[in-house]
Amino acid sequence: MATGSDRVAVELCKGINGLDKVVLRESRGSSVEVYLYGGQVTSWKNDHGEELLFVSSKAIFKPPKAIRGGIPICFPQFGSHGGLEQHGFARNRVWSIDTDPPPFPTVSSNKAFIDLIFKPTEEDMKIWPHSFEFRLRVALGPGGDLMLTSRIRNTNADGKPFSFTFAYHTYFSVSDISEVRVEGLETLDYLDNLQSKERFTEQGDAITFESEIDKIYLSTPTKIAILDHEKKRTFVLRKDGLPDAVVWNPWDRKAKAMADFGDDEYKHMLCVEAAAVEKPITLKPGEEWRGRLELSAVPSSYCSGQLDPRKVLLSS
Ligand code: TA6
Repeated sequence: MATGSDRVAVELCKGINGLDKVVLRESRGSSVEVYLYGGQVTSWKNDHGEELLFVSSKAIFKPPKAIRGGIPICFPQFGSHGGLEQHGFARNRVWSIDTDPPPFPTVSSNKAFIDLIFKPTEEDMKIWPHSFEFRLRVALGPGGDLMLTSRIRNTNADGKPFSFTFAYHTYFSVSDISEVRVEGLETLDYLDNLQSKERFTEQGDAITFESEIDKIYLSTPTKIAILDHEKKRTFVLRKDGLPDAVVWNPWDRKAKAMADFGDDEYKHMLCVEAAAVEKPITLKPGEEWRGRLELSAVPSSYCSGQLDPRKVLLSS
């Protein structure tokens, strides 16, 4: 196996059902896989080769079905917040490699990245009558961090603004959902999708899981920690331009009801999604919005004090 600097940083190849995918590799061993179908990350591995994202064993890699797992992109609509299909249509369209992206806001020496682009077809514009350019950069940092940067530009020629909602619908792989805690969302208001989107306030402690959850936390901090006690691992989620965060686990009953999801798989996944839902983003023609997600997976142990999540959330 190629090691160190002779690992190919970016490779275009065929994935499941012959769908095009891009593999990013970092010299110390971490890797990422992105399918052009949906512009969807479906794998993120650390430098031990351990998979950090959940993809269902029953996931369907065949348009028009969205791939169940990884990081689907919800655009131009999150969930059922609007008249379009659930979570919009970006996740079940084929994206292209962007061979001539505009200069990127931040310069980095990092080689392991790919630029993708999605523009609506005439068919798409029949369901959402707007012209846009959606550029997505997926990058793997030297330490194995995963960065996704979306740049959405309104290219309407008719002078019309448009509004959208958005989410990086990230499926984290966890050892045992009943042993997982989420820090950073305490005392925040949320809309409960299981109670007709009614608004409540979260209690003061870390969030733990013992039943179905489907909540949209509003105006959250830019950093959230997901602690997997059994794996002694903490995912640190940093976000920019995405004020909200969705937390979802279907639990047993909904798991059984989903054809592309295993009955017991709810025990090994948790969605924590950087999102913009409460206040739709509006762009005038020529304007561009940027939404960034950065994921790190760090060794941790809540009781050993190695990594106290409160310190993580307070540090830069
Ligand atoms: O993000 C949470 C959520 O909106 C839930 O309501 C649930 O429906 C989930 O997304 C999965 O949606 P999907 O359309 O992928 O089945």
